[in-house]
Amino acid sequence: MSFSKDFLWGGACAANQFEGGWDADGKGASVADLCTNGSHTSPKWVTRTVHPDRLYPSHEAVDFYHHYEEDIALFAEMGFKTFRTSINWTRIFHTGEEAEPNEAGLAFYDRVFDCCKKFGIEPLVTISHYELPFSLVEKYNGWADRRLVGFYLHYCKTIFVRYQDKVKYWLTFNEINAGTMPMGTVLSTGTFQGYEGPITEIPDRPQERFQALHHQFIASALAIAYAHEHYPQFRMGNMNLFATMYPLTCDPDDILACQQQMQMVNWFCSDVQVRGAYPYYASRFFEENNIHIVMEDEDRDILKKGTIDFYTFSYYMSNCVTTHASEQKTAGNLMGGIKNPYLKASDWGWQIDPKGLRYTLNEIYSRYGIPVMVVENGLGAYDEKAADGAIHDDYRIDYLRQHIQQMSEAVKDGVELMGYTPWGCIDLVSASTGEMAKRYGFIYVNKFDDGTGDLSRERKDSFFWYKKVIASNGEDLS
Ligand code: BGP
Repeated sequence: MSFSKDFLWGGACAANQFEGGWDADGKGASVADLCTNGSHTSPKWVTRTVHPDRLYPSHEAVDFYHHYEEDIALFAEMGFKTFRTSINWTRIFHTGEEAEPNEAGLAFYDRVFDCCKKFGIEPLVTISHYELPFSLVEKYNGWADRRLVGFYLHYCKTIFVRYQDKVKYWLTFNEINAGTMPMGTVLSTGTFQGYEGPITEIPDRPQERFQALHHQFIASALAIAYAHEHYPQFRMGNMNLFATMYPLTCDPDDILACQQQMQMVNWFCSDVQVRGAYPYYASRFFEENNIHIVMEDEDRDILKKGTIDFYTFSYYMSNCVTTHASEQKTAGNLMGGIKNPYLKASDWGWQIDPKGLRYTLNEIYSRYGIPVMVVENGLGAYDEKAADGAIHDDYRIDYLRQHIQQMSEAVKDGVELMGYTPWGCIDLVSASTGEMAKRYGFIYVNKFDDGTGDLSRERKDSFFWYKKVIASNGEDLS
């Protein structure tokens, strides 16, 4: 036996990618609601108003807003112990700045969490998952402005008091380290005031991104300290995108380049959030990149007092790093890298590396020694219906099986692993491309890239497989 008896098996989604109901019952527009569809080869756009001739996939998404009972019942059928979802900030505060919350928005999540409880599913809630109120981008240049800390905190206090008896596990920011990468500008930091165009062409301003990230650290730490003080039953976590990197060669220059990237992309944010202070290596990076973080006197103290209880991360792929030119590039989650000759890649070019998950779990646990959870993992793939009308997604089963095997090895290595919530347990809109065709789910949704589809739900082969995995607590992976 490897997984603990209370291991949290489940699945993960994000409000902006699956709820739809983008302007229902008083909801305001978030950044995601101003993002058009795109594809692997043509980037999605962010627009400053909704253009009637364009398609905005978040507006309907897969309409969890009206299907939540059916969907949670399906999760329960698979045996989920936990369901990771997020709250749409603009469902609670229309522009992000109101003093009073939107009661209809709060009531929706009451219904969702009550439904989870009815099935014995423990909610795991991301407070902010790539859906910053768009008004805060236009007015304040997103998280570059310190006033967002206050708006976020007000939002946190509102949902903490409301759901204190329904939610125990909270994650303050999804993939907070997105802010260390240019792609994080639109998804996470919201530092693109006044911009309209392809998301890949937003001017990159590292000074603003890292200042914004500092404000997110402060916001996260204040929310955590507040939660610890008022709701001792809460467990507060971070959420880090883990883009595992290997040196391509044993050339010491490759080793050093890889170490530096690992530090600033993968470790920087969690070093702050676990240890409560900026890591030593950040100073040189800031100096060499001409980044100057403005801090208030109390910031060091705030960071110290708001450290996390458990570490969570997304893991999809790994990449290589090299100082040698001419090597082949490959894609990845929010950032690409150098191709690894030992690995195969998904249809979107993300390199599949199950053993990298075992390696990563060990790296994280040996660094921090606190409980760890894999809150995103999975294979984005094209699903086609077979002649019998079913979806035989053996490629997805293979991917998940191999990753679970490696998690099991990590547990045997001694890593304290709390749970596993594969991404997009029901098909949803892709964060990077805005596509429906990039599917992750155990549950197929009849919804397509052109916005058509009757939204009906169907069980894929992986649905029945995962049910067996959970029932056997990860022992039966056949
Ligand atoms: C992570 C995000 C998710 C999710 C996932 C898959 O970066 O936290 O929101 O979408 O990646 O990425 P994609 O949708 O681009 O395939």
